[in-house]
Amino acid sequence: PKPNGDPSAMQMKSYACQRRTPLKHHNSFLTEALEILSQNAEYNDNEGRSVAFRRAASVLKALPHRVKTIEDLRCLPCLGDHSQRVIKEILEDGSSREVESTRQSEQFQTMKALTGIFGVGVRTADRWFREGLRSPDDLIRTGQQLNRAQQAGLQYYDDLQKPVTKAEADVISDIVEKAVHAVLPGAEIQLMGGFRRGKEVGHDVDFLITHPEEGKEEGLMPKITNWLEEQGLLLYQKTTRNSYLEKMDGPARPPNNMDRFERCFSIFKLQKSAVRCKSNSTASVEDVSRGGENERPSEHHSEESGWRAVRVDLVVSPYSQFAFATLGWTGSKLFERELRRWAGQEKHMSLSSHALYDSKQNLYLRAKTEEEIFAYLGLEFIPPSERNA
Ligand code: TTP
Ligand code: MN
Ligand code: MN
Ligand code: MN
Repeated sequence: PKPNGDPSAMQMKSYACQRRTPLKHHNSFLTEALEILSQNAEYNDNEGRSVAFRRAASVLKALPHRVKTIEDLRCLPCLGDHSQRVIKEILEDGSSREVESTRQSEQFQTMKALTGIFGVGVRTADRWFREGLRSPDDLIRTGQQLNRAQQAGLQYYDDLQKPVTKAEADVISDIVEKAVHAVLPGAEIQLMGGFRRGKEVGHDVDFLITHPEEGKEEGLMPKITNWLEEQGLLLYQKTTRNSYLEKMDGPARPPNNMDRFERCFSIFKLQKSAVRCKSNSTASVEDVSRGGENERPSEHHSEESGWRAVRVDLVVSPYSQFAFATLGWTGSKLFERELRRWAGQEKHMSLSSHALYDSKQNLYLRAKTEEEIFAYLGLEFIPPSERNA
């Protein structure tokens, strides 16, 4: 029975993986505020608090209407006292003092700017903040020691700040497909991450690559990156080898959301002419792969050149793990996190981007499709476009 006695009242499920969350929703004026507090908690290394605010925001994203009064929040799960207080203040005054002062704070702005650099995480950014550094320019000015990723991050900072459009992602897809088929015919490539969920822009482009013949995918990544490098299409890449072993990654292993696929964090050099061509007809990769002119070693300004830098993530999965990898790399991050929490807490199962382990039956559950995995978990299938939790 619903607490308000209205049988037609929608019942909001408490795990994000039990709900449909579209990309566009009715409560951005509230979710953006809660996500500032979530991000700030993350900057302060308070994961529990960060997830609590993110879950609260996510519930509001799944509502089929705009929240108008505090009564609209009755019966909703995941809204703690703090989130309710913030929502109430926004409903009454139009904004929340805590959110606005967080947004304006020097720490928040610095952490946002510094973690916005490719290769810089919260820990490094926090250390730099405490040393008095405030901006990417400060890092250059004070000659900070930087690793290779961070150097690339600074060099292409402006480009990497700009959102990647779907049109750009489509051109990158053609390039990746051409590269993969050149080195391994029959391989399959799938666009993942935000673009698979229907986003129109992203911070990067994610791909999952496999081959129907198990084993053919082994050692594939270096071949792909070599091909791309020969074509002058890569500005940066770092490949990490597959380190997945079923025995080690089974129930004995502590949960960890980093997976162990062969993967590559890269920065592509994307010719702007290729994107223009693409929106007219189809670009040939020949248009795309000319690059070549010598770059200044310092900062790249894409307004002055014919290309821009784009972050691309490539992941190679064995065919037998492809469904799990697909589910794990579609996101959103909160949706993934909630799926794993559901599996563990409600089903005594352990879900990763590699496998699903059933602790009661002591066995791995095989799956060829995402639908089968939802079914094992006792969940209604949620299509990618409604996983925007
Ligand atoms: P992201 O590319 O970070 O996020 P996104 O594509 O949802 O959003 P954006 O538009 O900003 O790029 O990650 C994509 C998915 O990959 C995300 O659901 C989580 C998953 N993932 C892993 O499984 N392992 C990892 O190590 C990382 C970094 C991501
Ligand atoms: Mn709607
Ligand atoms: Mn992405
Ligand atoms: Mn990514």
